[in-house]
Amino acid sequence: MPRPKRDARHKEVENFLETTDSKLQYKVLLLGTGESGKSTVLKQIKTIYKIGRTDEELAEITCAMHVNAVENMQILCNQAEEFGIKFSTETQEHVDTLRKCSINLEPPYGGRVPPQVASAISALWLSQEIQNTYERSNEFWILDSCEYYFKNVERFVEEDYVPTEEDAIMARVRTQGILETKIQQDPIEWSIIDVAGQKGSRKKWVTCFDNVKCVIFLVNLAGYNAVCWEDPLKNQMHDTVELFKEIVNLPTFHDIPFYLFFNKKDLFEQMIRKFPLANCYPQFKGLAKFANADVTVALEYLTSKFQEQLGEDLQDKKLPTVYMASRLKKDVQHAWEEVRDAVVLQNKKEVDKARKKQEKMQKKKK
Ligand SMILES: Nc1nc2c(ncn2[C@@H]2O[C@H](COP(=O)(O)OP(=O)(O)OP(=O)(O)O)[C@@H](O)[C@H]2O)c(=O)[nH]1
Ligand SMILES: [Mg+2]
Repeated sequence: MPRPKRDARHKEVENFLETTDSKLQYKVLLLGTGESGKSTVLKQIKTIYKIGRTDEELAEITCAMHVNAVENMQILCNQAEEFGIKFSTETQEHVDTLRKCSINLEPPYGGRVPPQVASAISALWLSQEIQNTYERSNEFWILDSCEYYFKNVERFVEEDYVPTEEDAIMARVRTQGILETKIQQDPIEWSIIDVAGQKGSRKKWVTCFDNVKCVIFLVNLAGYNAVCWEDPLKNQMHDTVELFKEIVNLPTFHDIPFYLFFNKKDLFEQMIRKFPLANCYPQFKGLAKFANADVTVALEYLTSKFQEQLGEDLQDKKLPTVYMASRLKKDVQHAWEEVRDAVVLQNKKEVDKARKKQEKMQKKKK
């Protein structure tokens, strides 16, 4: 290919520099413990920006639905036995059917759940023995969305099953490693980083701590009444507060804005009426047990627990807070727009400059 003349080359370089200059790359970190809802928030953001799902992703969701239903019901059956709960003959038959199911519950996940196993899971969910076990789900680890999988499992195993939008949001796939999603919104290219939240994976987070525009820290509100997957003796909320303390006080994040997303508000509102927050924080004496105000008071108390973790040199740091259920698109849209607009405002000069450059370039092209 002939080399372009000097003038043309000069123009090429100029155009390249202008284009690079007019594009801003803003990195947003989604941090939080496992199951706090980081990937769910990201799934919703992708939907908001109309980023569709590939066939491969749909197949992964189908597989997750099968694994989630079988694995969680097996946990309940085993736990029932551990609690010394006796199964009726009918329930025992369903337990046996479930235990014969041979799909892969560890990666690489695989296999389909036969319809008779799905029926057994549905029947087990309705049985008194399993309901009594589930009542005590704060004593052992189980996914807090398990009810969704049990109630829908017979639909998941239909021949022509295609995951609905809600299924896609509710599917639980543990994140492995660090994943980046890019969203173009001129003049900014948002790079949203989703990490694996489990204890063993947190050491790797540091590799994505450079050039961060803001951190969104997810808290699973339902975690006050649950134990950790990695350590069934540890309360999830206690683990989250400790993690937050560690992260927010890192010198690298000293001047980086933090947003607290208190997630799974739907579960929290149901739970708090049955299980007092004092189980997790004995100092908390929530009044008006069944009144709406109780939810608000409990949320305020939890928020203060996070605020208290700011070190001496961070006493002026603001912690904008959102209470949300990321299973609802509108909640994520509202929360994301709040973060996005705040970041744009904090970087107004740079954004305006890039915007003007882009407009100039577009005029030139015309
Ligand atoms: N009920 C309810 N379930 C939710 C909500 N947000 C997330 N979930 C469910 O919680 C589970 C865990 O969510 P994930 O988004 O996978 O959690 P994560 O923080 O990415 O977890 P790791 O990848 O292990 O770090 C999934 O089954 C979600 O469907 C919510 O607002 N309400
Ligand atoms: Mg995840």
